[in-house]
This record gives sequence, structure tokens and C-alpha cells, in this order.
Amino acid sequence: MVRIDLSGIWSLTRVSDASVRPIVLPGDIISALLASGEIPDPYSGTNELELQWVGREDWLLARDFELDRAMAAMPELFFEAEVIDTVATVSVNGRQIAASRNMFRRLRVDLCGAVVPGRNRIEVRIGSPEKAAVSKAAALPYPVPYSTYPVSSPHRNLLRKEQCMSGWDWGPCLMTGGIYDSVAIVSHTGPRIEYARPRFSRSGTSWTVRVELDLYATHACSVGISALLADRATATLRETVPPAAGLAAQRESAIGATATENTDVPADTIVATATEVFELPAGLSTRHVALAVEAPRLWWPAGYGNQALYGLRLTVQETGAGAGTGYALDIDIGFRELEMVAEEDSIGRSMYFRVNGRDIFAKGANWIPADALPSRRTRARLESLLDSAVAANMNCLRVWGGGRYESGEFYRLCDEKGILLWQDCMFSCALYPSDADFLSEVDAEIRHQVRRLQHHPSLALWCGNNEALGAIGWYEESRKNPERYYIDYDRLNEGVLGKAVRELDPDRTWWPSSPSAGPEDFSDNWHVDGRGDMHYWSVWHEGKPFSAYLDVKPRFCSEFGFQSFPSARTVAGFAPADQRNVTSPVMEHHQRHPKGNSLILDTMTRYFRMPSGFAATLYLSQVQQAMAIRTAVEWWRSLRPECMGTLYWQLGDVWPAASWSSLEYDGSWKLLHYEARRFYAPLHLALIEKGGEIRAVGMNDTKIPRAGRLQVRILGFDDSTVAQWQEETEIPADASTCLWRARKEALPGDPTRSFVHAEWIPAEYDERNTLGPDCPASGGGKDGQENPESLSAWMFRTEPKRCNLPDPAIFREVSRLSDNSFSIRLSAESCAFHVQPVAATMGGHFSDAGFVLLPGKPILIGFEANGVHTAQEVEESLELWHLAASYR
Ligand code: BMA
Repeated sequence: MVRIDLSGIWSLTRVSDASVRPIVLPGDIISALLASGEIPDPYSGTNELELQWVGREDWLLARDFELDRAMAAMPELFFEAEVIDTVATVSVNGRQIAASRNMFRRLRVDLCGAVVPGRNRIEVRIGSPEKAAVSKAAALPYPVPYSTYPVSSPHRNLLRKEQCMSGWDWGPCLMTGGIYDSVAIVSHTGPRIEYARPRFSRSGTSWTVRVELDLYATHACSVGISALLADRATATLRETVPPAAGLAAQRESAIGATATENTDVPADTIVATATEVFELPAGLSTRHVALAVEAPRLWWPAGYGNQALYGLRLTVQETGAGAGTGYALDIDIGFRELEMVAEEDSIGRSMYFRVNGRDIFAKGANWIPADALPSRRTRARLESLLDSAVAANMNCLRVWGGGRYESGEFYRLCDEKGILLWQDCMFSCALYPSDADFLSEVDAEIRHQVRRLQHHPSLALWCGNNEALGAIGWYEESRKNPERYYIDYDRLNEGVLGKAVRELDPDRTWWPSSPSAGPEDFSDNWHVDGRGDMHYWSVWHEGKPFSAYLDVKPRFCSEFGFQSFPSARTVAGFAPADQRNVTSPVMEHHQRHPKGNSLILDTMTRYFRMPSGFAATLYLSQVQQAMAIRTAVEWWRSLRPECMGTLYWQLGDVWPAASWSSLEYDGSWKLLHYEARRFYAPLHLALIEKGGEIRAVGMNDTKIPRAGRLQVRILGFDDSTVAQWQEETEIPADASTCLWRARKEALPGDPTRSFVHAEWIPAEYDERNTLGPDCPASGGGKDGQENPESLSAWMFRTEPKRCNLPDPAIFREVSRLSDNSFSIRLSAESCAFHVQPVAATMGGHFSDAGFVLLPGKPILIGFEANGVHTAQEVEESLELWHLAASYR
């Protein structure tokens, strides 16, 4: 196979005025306009509003490429683009050769007859998505409604384009376009492997991998197919492919084909081989090869074991006379048994993942695209977000249906990091057409995506859509005529999506919608909690108090969230100094939920004293967000096994704004993310208030029961001990258990001057260390707890606004460990709550935040600064927020 990589610089012409500038592909139009200096930063101020014209224009992307005589004469020569966004035509040397209107399908165009030896010109014309959607709407026999947001582009549901590009309640409306992931000209003679779909079965320790191969042959022929399975931990399989073949890019494109001359794989890395000979007809056909593997290392989700991956090389070679070079496809696979246990039980319908026989509590968040501008969705950005997820003890993400089927890079990273993926199909918060044309587009899309992604061990479940079932009840038209829209929904969801998934990936669960009570059940899973997955939004959208989380017992809560503002440093990046007030025009522009600011401020008045300024308001918004989500997760984790999953809304941000995210746009951690690392820890202690009772609950997602001593104390804010209890306890394996409980009103002391503090010290630690370390690391040790081996928890006894918090007089000492790495010792004279260190002028990552600092118990935190600094510079930049400081 020969491949000419067409990534790099193309020209970008605005068709209406013939103006030209460069565009780097893979990449998008708005990013190109920004790079050429023609438009201001779309994320700054209210600039987005001035950029709506971009999505109303037609654009021409063009470049030349050279073909030698032999290549130009190839009987099979294709232009391939993994993602074309969205309404596009492709021309070569002035002749239109293809059209495309679905960014979720790979485009492959036959170039034969269109190219010449020497210089050729390729042009991709991307039509205005907004105009295309409006003209589709005009042709509809009846309205197909969709949800809109403060800045929105109309009828986005009629285009197979990333839905959130048209604006969302956390994102800008930037109707960009472009070519993403990979773009190339490829040539190959002879049969090729389009996709490979492994299926696993096990008998004792003996596994069989049956690989379904989707093959394409230009002519009927006889082929030999071989499969080599190498242990990736030791394999050198990849290095045997010459760099020029661009294996990385090939794998990215998920076509994965490369030349086969290099099969000299060291024998000791191969764990299984198989060879078969088949007769193939011309065109597409499916064949399979089977591999037997004895006792492979297993793939586990993060926190449960290693992520063993094996490299599978599949080659196809025409046999007999006329046999050309063969064709190879490389994929990574993982051995694991995974099922979604969704069964009728005494409560309703269960919902949990079982992996290799272990019942997994799914801990994680919802994934939206990494950036509103596709050019910025680099591997480094994806990896940093996913690393932060794993660092916060997450093992599951939901790829939400308003974004995109992610790049191959994303799924590979999830395979490597052990992140189970709940994969929505790309339909969200709207109704969708069900005419033959739309359905056939979606059919091609889903068949491509299932075949492309099926081999990833991280892929755990296919789900039809995000809230598209519930949306039938949202719009006047569909409320008036629900039958019509239920029929449309069913045709698309079950008739096309479900059908294709069941056929092509029968070993994975097909879940109809999120939320859903299960197949053929159309209940309201925003309020009913006994069956399937729930989206619980009453805290936030309905303005209920945090305690309302304790009114529901979801089986699997796949969405719930609470907004916060980003940090002052992020705000400074988009709002000029005179706009740094939460109700200024720029701040309101960066708040896309119509009631967002009111809900944030209302919550402050409910629980806290009014913050004393802008920076304090930003900080306090993050405190309450962390408190909200912790309340929900700790309660739902305590219900294990009745509840077996919590995925909060949302992990990251597509631009700098107020939102439900736990990571800011630049990837830095909000207080919620630090809190998530604690409340998602495999071994965790929580204090929960329920029905007038305070409970200390131990949570253990490991397979080892843990014995330890629990100490619960009522501490005065000056650290005086008002009362204390001690118990020897055990936290059983894979379980949550109540270790201690007390009636709240029976607790001694003044609730406005004291709080509850609990510590759990494991028996083995207790025996080994009669004296704890003088100054334990915070966050660096297990679970970020005070004592690296122990667990701790604390809670106020009343609303924080009623508490008489003293000034803790925090003392800090900064030591330099290396150019950009520092340790900071913090001590206080009285208790400091929700402590957040901030290095506003330099930026960087702190090892912990959101903790309580007790007098006489100094802690050490680490700080990795962005850039080289002295200890004094860090000292001067360091601000220490804590609750009392927010209103003083
Ligand atoms: C949901 C999601 C998103 C939305 C979020 C916050 O239900 O599915 O569409 O952004 O809530 O409102």
C-alpha cells in the first residue's frame, strides 16, 4: 500500500469574497482564521457574537499533490478523510467526484480517472452548515424540534454534525468546519481489511479470539489471512513497520492498513497465530479467523488491576498468480469479560458493569469534546484530561451524545488507562427526522463507528442517545402529537441504531437512551430512581437543596451536576479587568445556562455568608459545587450494591466559562476535582447526614476487607475536643457499610462553634506506627487523607453561614525542590475549612486543595509551577483561600 499524507498546509478560500489564507489540516476553519489574524480570539470577551458569520459562509479547502506515473495509473487510488465537517463536495482537477454530509462517516473517494501523472489539485468545498440546516428544515413535512441555547445555530438536529457546535448550555456557538483526524491519498492493489472485530470466549483459562474481518476485494480471488497476537508488554511488532508507512497515522485513521513486507516479528513475543485460506467475491465480504490463547493477562478497569493489551496484526494476501503485496491491519485488544447487569430485581432493574467476574462501581464523569475548536483537540489535551480523570480515581466516562465519536487516539488512551466507556450515539436533546434519507445516513454512520471502535477493551456499552427519548415531552409540537414523534424515535433508535449495534457488536450491551429505565420502558428517569440509569437534576435545575440528593436511590446515576465559576486566573484570560464581576456582560456571556448565575448565588445565600468580592465569589462557587457533588456521590456510594454508578456532569470545558465541569478549560483542577479524588477513592470514609442522623460510612471497592479503628470527634473550631467515640470496625470487600451513627440533636456542643471530624486508622497501620508522622503529606498519600494510611472526613453541623468561624491565621513556608517544584508547609492556629491554595500570577498544579487544616496538625502540599521560579516568587504569588476568608 502506498499512502500520501495530505495533512499540513492547505489554502482556505472564503467563497463569497475569494479571500485566501492557509489552513493546517487536520484542523478547522475558525482556528485557521484566528491563526491568520483575521478574527479575534473567539473565547475572549463577547467575540463569539461577531463570528457567527463563519458558519453562514461557504469555504474552499485546496492543495496540490504530486503523483508519479505508476501511482497515477494505479487501479485503486483513493482520497480518504476520517472526518469531514460536514456538508462538503470533493473535486480533483476541477471535476467534482464526491459529496459528503455526515461528519461521523469516513469519506473514501475513488480517484481513478480523475488524476494525472505530475501535479494534481484537490478541493474540498465546505458549505455553510447553517444554510444547509435551514434549507432542510424548510423541506420537512412537519417540524422536528430541538433545544436551543443562548447563542445557537438553528436546526442543528437536521445535520449529522457535532451537535454542541451549534451552542450549548456550557458552550459557544462556533459553527466551524474542516477535516479532522487524518487525510490522505492511498493506493492498494489486491484485497484489503476494512475493519477487524474481535469476539472473545473463555473456557476456564483457555480463551478463543474470533476475529470478524470485513474485507474488500476488487475481483474474486483466493486469499491467505493470518493473525499474529503479541503480548504488547514485550512486543516489538510496531517497530517492524517502517516509519515512512506512518503506522501511528494509520492507526489514528482506524483503517490501520500498512504494507505487509514487515512480518519479522520476534517469535518470543507471539502468543498465538492462525492462518486461513478463503475465496473472496469481488466487493465487500466478511470472514473470520480464530486464535486460541492460554491464560492471557487480563484487562481491568483502573483501580481493579492492570490494563494488559495485546497487539493483533492481521494480514491478507492474495494467493496464486498475480498476488501483489499483502495488506496488514494492526489493532490492540484486551482480554476481559464485560457485561452490563441490567436485570429485574426486588427494587426494579439493576444496572452495573461486571468485569472479569468483579462487580464494578462505576465512578466518573461525563465527557464532552475537549475543545470547541477541533484544531485544539490534540493528543496532549486528551491525555491530560484522561490523566486527570484517572488521578481522581475515576474508572468510567460517558462519551455524551452531543459531541462526537472520539478520535482513535482517545479510545486508545482509554484502553491504556483503564477507563470504561459508556458510548452514546451522537444524538442529544432534540428530536430527529426518520425519513429514508436521514436513516440511511445514520445507518452508514453507526455501522462505520461500531466496526471502527468495537475492538477497544475500554468500550463498555452502546447507548442510543442523550435525552432524546425524554425530549419528546419537552416541545409543544411533540406534546401535541406524541405518537408521531415516538414512531420517528423508534425508527431511528431501535430500527437503525439498535439494530446495527446488535448485529455488529452482539457481545456489548445496547442501552436505548440515557436516561432510560431499560428496553421498551419509556419512564421518566429524571425522577424515578429504581430502574436503569437516572439523570438527577432536581438539585440545580429545580433549585432543590443538596439534601434532596438523599431522597433518591438511583441504580446508576449517569448525570447530575452543579455549576461553578472558573478560577480568577481563567477569568483573567477572557474578561478585562472592568468586567470582573459575575453579572458583567462578559461574565454573563460566559454563563450559558439561563438560570446559572441565579442558581449559584441563590445557593450561596442558602448555605453561606455572602462572599466579600469577585475573587471570593469565584472561590465560594467552587466550594459549593464540590459540596453538592460530594453529597450526592457519598450518599449513592453508601447505597452499594443498590446503586452501582455515579457519573457527574461534566469533566472538562470546551471554552473558559461558568459550567458544571470539575476541570477548567486549561485542564487545571477546580475544587470539585480534588474532592472527587477523595470521594472516588477505592477506600473512603464519609460523614453523611440522613433523616436527622449522622453516619460514618466506610466504602471499600477493593477485594480485601479492611479492619481499623474509627474515631469520631466533635471538635471546636479552636480544635478543642467536645466529645469523642471510638470503635473497632471492619469495612467488607466490595461494599459500603455504616460504621457509626448518632442522632444529630443528641450531639453535645454548640453546632455553630464545632464540627464533626472522623478518622479511620487501618489496623495494620495502627500496629506498625504508634506515632504518626509529624507532618503528613496532604493529597500525596493514599486518598489524599491527612495521614497517608488513614481515612478522614468532616462535616459542619449546621449551615456554614451560621458558624462562627475564627480567623485561622494560616502560616505557610515554601521550600524549593527543583526549578518548578515546591513543597508548601501549612499550619493554622484554629481550624481552616475548604482551604484552596492559588498561585494566581504563575499558575501550576497543587497536590491538594479543599481540605481542612487543623491547629497543631501542619500539612505539606506539593506545587508544580508553570515555569521556573524561586521559593520567594511562589511565596509572593501564593494566596490561601478558606471559608472564613470568603466573607472577611
Ligand atoms: C444534561 C446534558 C446536557 C446538558 C446538561 C446540563 O442533561 O445531557 O445536555 O448540558 O444536562 O444542563
